[in-house]
Amino acid sequence: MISKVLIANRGEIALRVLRACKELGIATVAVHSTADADAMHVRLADESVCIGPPPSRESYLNIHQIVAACEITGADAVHPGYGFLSENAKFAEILDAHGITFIGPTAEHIRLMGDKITAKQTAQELGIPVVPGSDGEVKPENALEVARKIGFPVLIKATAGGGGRGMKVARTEADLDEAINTARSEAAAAFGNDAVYMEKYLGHPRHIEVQIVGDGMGNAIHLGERDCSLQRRHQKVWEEANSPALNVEQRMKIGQICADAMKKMKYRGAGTIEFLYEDGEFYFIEMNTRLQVEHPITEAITGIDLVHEQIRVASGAGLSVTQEEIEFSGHAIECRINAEDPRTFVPSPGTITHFHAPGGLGVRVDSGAYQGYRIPPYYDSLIGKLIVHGRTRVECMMRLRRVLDEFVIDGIKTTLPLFQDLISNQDIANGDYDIHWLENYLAKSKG
Ligand code: MV4
Repeated sequence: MISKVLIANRGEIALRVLRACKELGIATVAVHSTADADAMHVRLADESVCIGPPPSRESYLNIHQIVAACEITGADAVHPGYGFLSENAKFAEILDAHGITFIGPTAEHIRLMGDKITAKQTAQELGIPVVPGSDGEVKPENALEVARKIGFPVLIKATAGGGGRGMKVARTEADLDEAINTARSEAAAAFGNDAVYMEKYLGHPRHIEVQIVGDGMGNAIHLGERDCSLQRRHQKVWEEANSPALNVEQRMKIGQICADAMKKMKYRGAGTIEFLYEDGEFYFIEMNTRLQVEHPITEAITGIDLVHEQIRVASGAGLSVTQEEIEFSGHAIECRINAEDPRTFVPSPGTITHFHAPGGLGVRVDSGAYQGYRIPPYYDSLIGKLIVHGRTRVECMMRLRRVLDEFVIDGIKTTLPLFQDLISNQDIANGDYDIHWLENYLAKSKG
């Protein structure tokens, strides 16, 4: 049984994990850099340890400091949140070696799914539909043969990549050499690994991801899907559960395929299986072996606390619910609120002079911000997530419109005005968008 959790993260997710621990009667340890000493999760934790100066690599990414903080406080488990060390297999192994429970998957599964080629091969073996493509790494000398078999246009991706980094499209044979060589050199520079693979390029897909939780002993459940197509430069902006594009049969079918796959690999913890969805077909692209930023919309439509499930599974207590007991109810939308200029998206750190979070039925604000809080310039610009739930998508959108008008964050620029535009857009009202829609919309609104 876990008695004290060290939360190896910051900002809104650190607060969110802390809340789950407190509800389970588990003691909490906050770690923070010198820039985050005044953060809300530090204030609310039972104990806190300063682990270094502001730069992430000297604080939140510093494994020695985090393990030392566990030793000092007697924390017997670590929750990594997302980002930072949450998908670092070495970190999971080091914690295991110290007898500290890593609240997440095994190092083996983190590694397996972190390599985009082994992830795709594993997915295929487990019966998950994948994008047609090369069977493993592609070299310049065999690229043309592989591309002709797949059919143009093709997409070249870095094996060690992810999140869109190192991708190149080749639309015809004439484009192929340059695309391969550019992708390999960019991958070498960005990841220290020039290996690339090739896939059929999908031109107008949605980005749909399935939430799963496995108990590590062969049982697993799915909690439906999230539509994350509204992105800018691979940063998600607006996410929805359910996807406006899927019907119940599709939802249950792809969910069960994912849950069955997780049972076969005896996956432990929360995970997200990412798909591109185009013309009625799902194509696996990646799996994330961590809790995701947008998990609250899944919690809103299922009533299940995903961090509770993570902690239960990590402690060996298994899942709190069976697949048959899960009920999907209503619709939820998450808007990511960033401290950025709403037109240029340039970060806007500074001090919040007024902060009024909206409330009411079906409204959740996950944020560590407060009146007088100074947004540090060292980390990503996410200051909070607005999650709204309704019995239908229409009711959810009506509520979201009201809530956006009520939210007050003064003293810094935020992306709230962007959502006030989106909520009045006909395509958004119709749920009619794909992964390119938002960047096309922003380009048009720039004039
Ligand atoms: C693709 C694709 C089209 N065809 N793969 C981008 C990051 C990584 N998650 C995979 N990505 C893509 N893979 C094939 N075969 C288009 C994208 C993509 C994308 C995917 C999801 C959400 C937003 C995106 C934005 C640009 C490109």
